[in-house]
Amino acid sequence: MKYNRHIFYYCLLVLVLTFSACTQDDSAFDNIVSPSIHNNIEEPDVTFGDNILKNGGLEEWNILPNNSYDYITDWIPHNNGNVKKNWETVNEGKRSAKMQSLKTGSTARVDQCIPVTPGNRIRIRFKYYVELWKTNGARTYCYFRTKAVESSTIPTDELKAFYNDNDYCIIRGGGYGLKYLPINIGTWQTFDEIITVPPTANYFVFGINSYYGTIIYVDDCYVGEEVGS
Ligand SMILES: [Ca+2]
Repeated sequence: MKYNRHIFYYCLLVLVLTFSACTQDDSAFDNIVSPSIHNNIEEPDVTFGDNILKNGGLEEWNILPNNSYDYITDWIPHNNGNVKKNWETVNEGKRSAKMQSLKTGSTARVDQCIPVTPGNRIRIRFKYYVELWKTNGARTYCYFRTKAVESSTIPTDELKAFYNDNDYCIIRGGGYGLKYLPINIGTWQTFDEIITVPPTANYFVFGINSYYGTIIYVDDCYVGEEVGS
């Protein structure tokens, strides 16, 4: 009898520990990643300035030298052919970016590194249209750096100590952000968030990733810093 009771308590302990391990890291994400976008823009005392992103409307495009890949002018060029100039599914202006990874393990990526002021709040906003959604879908891929170079990305533990759970899920050290964008096939959606620049950050990388099998269009990207507060 005593032996059976020990087994029971042991099993109970294993169950509790297993449950804790599974839920601890992702609990904040589970709250955020819901059918609607988490908006934290209800701050009437704050106004935001001009777009820090260059070519945020994705209107201007170039072709990389020595090959035929399109890339977005002033954005970080990627030569895997996964991002293309588009005229048909557009939210503003005449062009958008079509993001479609062409093979497994290859990511469609739009990103730009911009200077920001430590301690200021920034507003991050863009429009996206999901044509096809598979497996890992698409996500924000935004992060902060102390310098412009990639090696200066601010680590996860520092950001986790600085932010509450909601904000930490928007911006994650190493460059993650939301696990995936809220999905609504065939309609333009708006991602719109406000976040404080960490005291050690001087650069922000605004980015969106789309993974193999998924097709999304991105347009009207904006990052602005608070003014007059
Ligand atoms: Ca546009």
